[in-house]
Amino acid sequence: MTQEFHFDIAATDSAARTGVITTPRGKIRTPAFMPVGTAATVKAMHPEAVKALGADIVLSNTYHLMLRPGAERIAALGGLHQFMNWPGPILTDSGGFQVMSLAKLRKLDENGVTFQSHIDGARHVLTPERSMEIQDLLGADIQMQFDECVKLPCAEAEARRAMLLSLRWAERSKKAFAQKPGRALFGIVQGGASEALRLESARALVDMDFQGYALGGLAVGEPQEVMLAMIDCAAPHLPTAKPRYLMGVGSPDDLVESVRRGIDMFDCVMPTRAGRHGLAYTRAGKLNLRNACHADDPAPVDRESANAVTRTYSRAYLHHLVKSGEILGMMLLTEINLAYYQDLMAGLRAAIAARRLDEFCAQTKEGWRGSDA
Ligand code: PRF
Repeated sequence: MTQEFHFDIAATDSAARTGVITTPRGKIRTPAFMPVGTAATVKAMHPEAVKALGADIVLSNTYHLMLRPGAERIAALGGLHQFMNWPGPILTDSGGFQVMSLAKLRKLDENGVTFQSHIDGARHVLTPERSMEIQDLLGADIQMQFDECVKLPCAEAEARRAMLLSLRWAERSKKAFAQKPGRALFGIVQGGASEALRLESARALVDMDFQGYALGGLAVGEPQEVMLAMIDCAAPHLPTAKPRYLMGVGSPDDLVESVRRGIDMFDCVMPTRAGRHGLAYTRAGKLNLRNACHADDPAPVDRESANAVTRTYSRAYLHHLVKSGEILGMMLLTEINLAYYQDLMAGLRAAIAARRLDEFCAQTKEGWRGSDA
C-alpha cells in the first residue's frame, strides 16, 4: 500500500505549528531537524544511531553524489536508502547551491550550470532536468527544485535576476519531476534581502502548486534579524497546510526563532561539523572542548541529558580525544550535538502542542545565557 505524501498539523501556537509529514518511508515529526548526510553518510555516525537520537529524515546532496559515486551507480545498487542503509525518508538538495560554493570554473546561464568537479576537475553540466533525473535515480522522498542562491549582501538587481531565473527553473523542475507515489517536490523562495522580491517569488511558486515550500538564500552572510524579517514576510504567503523548510539553518537560536515564525523543517551542518572540530552544543550553550579548562574536569557535558554519551563521558576525556585528534572524539561530539538538536526540536514540538512556546523559548534562552549558542 502506498501512502500519499501529506502534512497534518496537530497544534499551533501563534504562527508556530507542530504536526506530522507522512511519506511511504515513514513519518516526519515537525518541526524537524534533518541531519546532513552529504556523501550518503552523516559523518562519524551509524545510521542506526542517527535514528536512535530521534531523527526521522536525513538530507543528502545531488552535487556530491553525482560526482562520487554517481547517481546511475547508486540506482543500480538499489537506490540511496539501500546504499546507505537508511530506510527512512531522505530529502535531497538539488545541487545548484553546492555547485556555487564548491565547484571550480563555474559558468551559469539560462540552461543551467557548467562546472569542474572539486574532486577531479572533470567537466559537468547541471540543469533543472538533470538535477531532477539525479534525485529520481537516488530515490529521494522529498526533492528540491533547481535554483540559484546569491550571497548576501547583494545588489537588488542581481537578487531579482537570480530570483526570476529560479522561478523559470522551478517550472522546468516541476515538468521534469518524476512524480511517483508518495514523493514530493518542493519549490524554493529566493529574493535576497528584499521583501518585495521574496513576496513575488513566494506568490509565483504558490501558483505553480508545489507539495512544500523552502526558503532559500538565507543564512548566507546576513545578520539574523534580516533572515527573520525575510521569514516574516514570506511565510504568511505560503499555504498553511504545506510544509515550510528553511534551508541550511542554523544555530539553536536560529531554529527557535524560525519555528516561532512558522518554519517546519531545517537542515544544517552546524552540529555535525562543530562536533568534528571539538565543539559541543548543550543546554548551557556552546562548549569548546579544546580549551585547557576542561583538561582536569571529570564532569560530563550535561548530567541531566537523556543521551547516554552526553551524561557519561567526562569533559577531561573529550578534551584529551580532541587534542589527540582521535576519531572517537569526533564520533562522541557529533552524537552529543545531534542529540542536543533533536532534543531541542522535541522540546519545541511539545511546547507548541501545550501552547506554551513563549515560556519554552524563554527558558531555553535563559539556559544559553552567557554563552554564544
Ligand atoms: N538553495 C538550495 N540549497 C540551499 C540553499 C539555497 O538557497 C541554502 C541557503 N541557506 C542552503 N542550501 N538549493
